[in-house]
Amino acid sequence: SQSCPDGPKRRVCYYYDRGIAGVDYGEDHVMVPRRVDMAHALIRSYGLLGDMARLRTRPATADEISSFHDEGYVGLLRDVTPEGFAAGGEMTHAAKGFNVGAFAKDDRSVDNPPIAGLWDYCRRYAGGSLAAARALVSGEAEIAINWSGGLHHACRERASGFCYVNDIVVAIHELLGRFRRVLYVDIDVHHGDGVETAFIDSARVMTVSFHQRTKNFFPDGKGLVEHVGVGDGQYRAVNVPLNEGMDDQGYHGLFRPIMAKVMEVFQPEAIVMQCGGDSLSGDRLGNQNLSIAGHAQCVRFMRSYNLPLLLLGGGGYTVNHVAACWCYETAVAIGKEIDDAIPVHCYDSYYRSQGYKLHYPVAKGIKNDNTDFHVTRTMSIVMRNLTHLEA
Ligand code: TV7
Ligand code: CA
Ligand code: ZN
Repeated sequence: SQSCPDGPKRRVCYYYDRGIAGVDYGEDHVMVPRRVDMAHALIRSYGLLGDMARLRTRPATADEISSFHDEGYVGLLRDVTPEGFAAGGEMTHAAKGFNVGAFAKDDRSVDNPPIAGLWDYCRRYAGGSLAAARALVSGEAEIAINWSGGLHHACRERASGFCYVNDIVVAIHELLGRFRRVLYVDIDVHHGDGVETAFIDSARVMTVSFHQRTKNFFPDGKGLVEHVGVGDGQYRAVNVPLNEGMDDQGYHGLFRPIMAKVMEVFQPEAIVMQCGGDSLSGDRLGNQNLSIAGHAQCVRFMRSYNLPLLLLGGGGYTVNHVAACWCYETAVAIGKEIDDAIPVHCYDSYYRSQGYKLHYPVAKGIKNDNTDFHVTRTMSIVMRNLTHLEA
């Protein structure tokens, strides 16, 4: 085992809850909570559990979740069941307003189904992010990880994009009890709209999202480079829209200078990073072309600032890719090199198509629609916005 070239080993706390692995969004839904179990099995098989303290915690309470969410919405999350929904009536009506379930009775393809065990699921993944935040607040951990969290689209009174409870907002509120300024960085392929909106006028939280912005891509109409925050939060929302096909080199050409400038002008005391794996090459929903090494380089870069760091999951719809990615990023957090050859373990057959290697090759012959013109323009607008925060 070897330290990362960019710094010493860190005290890492890790949350894993087996109660989440069995959650089922529906047979053909793209969100598969079992991918977190797959990541965990890999992490265990690489022997990384011995390098981290395990966060043992209770599920978040309704009160904790209500620190951000509307009480009526929390009540619905607690009470809704697939049956109650099917039965129709008042619950169906309420669920519609809160964006849980189908809009048409025969539409089985819904983003936010009223899944069995929904409330328990929300309490568990939010409890994990909250416990992780508390471990950073107490100083017990320098880096805290919850791969089952990172559900960045959930709004105060509304589910959105597979997200019911916004564990990120709840965790950031906890961090604000101790840290003056908190930086949020979102490398999920989708825009981190729920988190951006929650802190849109806050001077103490800066949100940065890198995301695909192409025709009709979710969430439509959000995350324009011109959206910079309002009031006290002006210039504290940063949006970096991307076209399809971004590769490692192009991504880092933007990520590094932008994040270096963000660190310089905002001077956060803690960092929260949403590490959605749908920006990886070959994702079922995203159309980007990052390698696992390229994705993890973002984590390594933020880690190098030596601030309390909360690492969360998020999207990631090609399950073998995202599990391999989060395992590798766990190793990066610890500061340990791990072998490319995937150890024999319970899920190893999922990695057959990638030759049982962690670092699968990126797709060849993918067109990168991010021309120099587009990248240079985006970079200069973002940099100009950030100069407004210079002391
Ligand atoms: C953080 N894209 C979440 C990303 C949320 C994306 C969407 C689907 C989808 C849902 C399914 C499904 C799907 C193949 C893909 C406008 C719509 C179009 C539902 C089909 N297959 C994160 C949310 C996004 C559900 N939603 O950032 C059940 O794709 O584009 C939309 C909205 C209306 C609803 N329909 C899609 O990564 C965790 N949904 C199959 C079955
Ligand atoms: Ca994003
Ligand atoms: Zn996503």
